[in-house]
Amino acid sequence: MTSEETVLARLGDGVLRLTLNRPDKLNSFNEEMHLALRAQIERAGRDPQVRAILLTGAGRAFCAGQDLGDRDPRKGTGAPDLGHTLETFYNPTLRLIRALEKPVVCAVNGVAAGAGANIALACDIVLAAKSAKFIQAFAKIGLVPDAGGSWSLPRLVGEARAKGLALLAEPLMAGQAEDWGLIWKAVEDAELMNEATRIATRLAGGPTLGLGLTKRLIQSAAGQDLDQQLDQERDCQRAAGQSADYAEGVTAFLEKRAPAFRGL
Ligand code: T3D
Repeated sequence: MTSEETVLARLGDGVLRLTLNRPDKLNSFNEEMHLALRAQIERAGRDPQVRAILLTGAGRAFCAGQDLGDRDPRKGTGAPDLGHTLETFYNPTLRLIRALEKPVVCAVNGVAAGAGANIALACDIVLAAKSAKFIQAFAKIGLVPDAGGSWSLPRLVGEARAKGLALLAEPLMAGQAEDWGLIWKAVEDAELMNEATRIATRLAGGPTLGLGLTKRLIQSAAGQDLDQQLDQERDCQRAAGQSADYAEGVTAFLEKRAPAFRGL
């Protein structure tokens, strides 16, 4: 691991800790960081040693979205095809985070702007330092919310607040984000990484198959009616009921001891 890597990766206790690492640019995305992050999430999907991801940023920011230095109109290269860059870089990462059947914890350590905010919001458990803020910065530069923001914002906070955030592009402090239900919790700055690590480690020691199926179910709910959801719950419960971790969970309960889940 060198400081030149755009994403630092460390695996321990079943948690793959990923740190966006372009602090001088507030961890904004260039192509290299996109590819590095995507490769790590893909690895997490393949590697049974990884049972949870913890995503955070180096330095004082979480992520300031797209590196606007790479979009400088003064370079005279003409208007970029941003649809292409979304399809090539942002959308695959968003889809991977959502599809990964392992929990993704995000520790928002500082400002999260533009696509940086929306990548954080795509994670399963979002913790933020109380000094952190979320900014749907797109309107300030003539763009629309991307990285899934136009989908996640109204679902998380309702249309009125989603429109306010997206059209006004004003910062939303972490405490307010928690009050609005945008994130799981705002915590004292000094506690952020301890708390995020505690949660990620706990999830990594959990029944990985059941947790992955739970994530799938909750994500499906908004697009299905009750009958469809009940059918999906039946199928997921059938699969969970055949896991070794289910047998261990019930045995541990009956033996009045803590379960030792193996993610199987
Ligand atoms: O293009 C596509 O592919 C389409 C996809 C788009 C997705 C998007 O995310 S669009 C939105 C892009 N992001 C933004 O518009 C946010 C831009 N940044 C800011 O508004 C502010 O920097 C922040 C509110 C995030 C933080 O403000 P502050 O005052 O704490 O810091 P600062 O002084 O503005 O920034 C510190 C440094 O980071 C500074 O560099 P310097 O002067 O010290 O050399 C600044 O230029 C740099 N920086 C911050 N954000 C970006 C950035 N450099 C490049 N790209 C950035 N996004």
